Amino acid sequence: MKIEQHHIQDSNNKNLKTHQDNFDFLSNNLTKKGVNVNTLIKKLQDFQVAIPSWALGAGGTRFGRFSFYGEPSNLEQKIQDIGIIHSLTQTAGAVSLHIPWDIPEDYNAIKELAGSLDIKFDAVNSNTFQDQANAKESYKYGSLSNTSEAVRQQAIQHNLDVINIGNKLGSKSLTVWLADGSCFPGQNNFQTALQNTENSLKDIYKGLPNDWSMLIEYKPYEPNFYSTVIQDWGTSFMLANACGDKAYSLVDLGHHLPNSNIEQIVSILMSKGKLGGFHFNDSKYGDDDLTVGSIKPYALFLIFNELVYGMKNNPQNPDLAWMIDASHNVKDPLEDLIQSLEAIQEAYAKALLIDQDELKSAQLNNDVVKCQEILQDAYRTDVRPLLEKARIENGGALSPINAYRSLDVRNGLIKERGKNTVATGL
Ligand code: PSV
Ligand code: MN
Ligand code: MN
Repeated sequence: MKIEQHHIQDSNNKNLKTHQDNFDFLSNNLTKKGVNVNTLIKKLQDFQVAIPSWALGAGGTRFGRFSFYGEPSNLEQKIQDIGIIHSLTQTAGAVSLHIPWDIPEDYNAIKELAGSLDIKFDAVNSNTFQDQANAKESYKYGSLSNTSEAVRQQAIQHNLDVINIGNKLGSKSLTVWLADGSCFPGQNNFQTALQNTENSLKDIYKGLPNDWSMLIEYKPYEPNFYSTVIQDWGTSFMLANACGDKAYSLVDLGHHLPNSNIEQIVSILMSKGKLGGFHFNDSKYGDDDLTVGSIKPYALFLIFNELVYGMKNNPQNPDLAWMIDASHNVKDPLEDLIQSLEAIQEAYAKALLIDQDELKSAQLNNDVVKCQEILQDAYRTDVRPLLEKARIENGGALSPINAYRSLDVRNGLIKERGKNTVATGL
């Protein structure tokens, strides 16, 4: 199923007048405040977020999985689904593959399909948290940190294979997320586990092409519930430094203990030139799979404030690999991703509204009240007409969710692929 331009236009036409009125009102107000609205719209249009190949089917928990049917069952179909989201939102111009779930059979055909839908191949993700069919060694007690050299070698080789696959597709980064850790006190020697991990990462790093980066993700717990080897940004930062200039930390919003100050982590990593990637999601307790912005939109805005500041003031930090990392049980996965993309763009747009010079001078004057006013004035602005304008100028939908529903996309997919579908993934 492919969404044609005229379908989107037809659905936009019904609400164009309301959009234009709202946009004019906002645009006039912002212009009066000295905001360059066109520059802002261009920034929103340039901001593209990768969709992970594993988020296109209903996720599920270990208790169960409830399908929405019509889910993609191979890589081609996953890319087609991202094409649908991208044509509506104009924000999902990349895919992040998980290997071995998504090894292409025909590289040229996959590249051609992605190219035709304006989708790039972003970071490739390795998987050493599951045993693969016919693998000689098991990751039951860890991968890159394992006490067995044979297991470590297998995990290193897998990461090198993933780089190789990504290279054929045009990816430029490898994301390493490890489940390694322990479930009980005494199970692991912390120092040995970390040292093994560092040595293994260095071996992978040696195989990294010059124009690639290695993104090291951290997570405090799950699936291990007593200790995780790469548990926090400090550990990831330390490992990235030990590997070299092309290794960076990756922040996943859901990978922090409750109430962690993620915006501060982002800021410090960027000032050190070591923030390489970013995974979006939201969480209420300790999960990492809820729709972006559904629980803590103000925290997301504060994080974006630091990202925007860093992107402007930290040339030592590279361009970031952005990705949504969420998938769950009770929403149509494509609608869920559309909502996440909208929340990301909204937080980004609001952060771009912050007058950084004014904020700096309020900070220098220790005018605490003014500092808060500046942030909250930006946060309270309804920026949705800007998002709409950014999208429709590029051929996207005024309201991607409404268009998705009025075009009856899910039923179209079910007609095409049937009801008996299970997407590979988490
Ligand atoms: C597991 O927590 C996880 O969600 C990590 O965030 C990774 O980025 C993702 O799986 C894919 O491996
Ligand atoms: Mn992640
Ligand atoms: Mn996660």
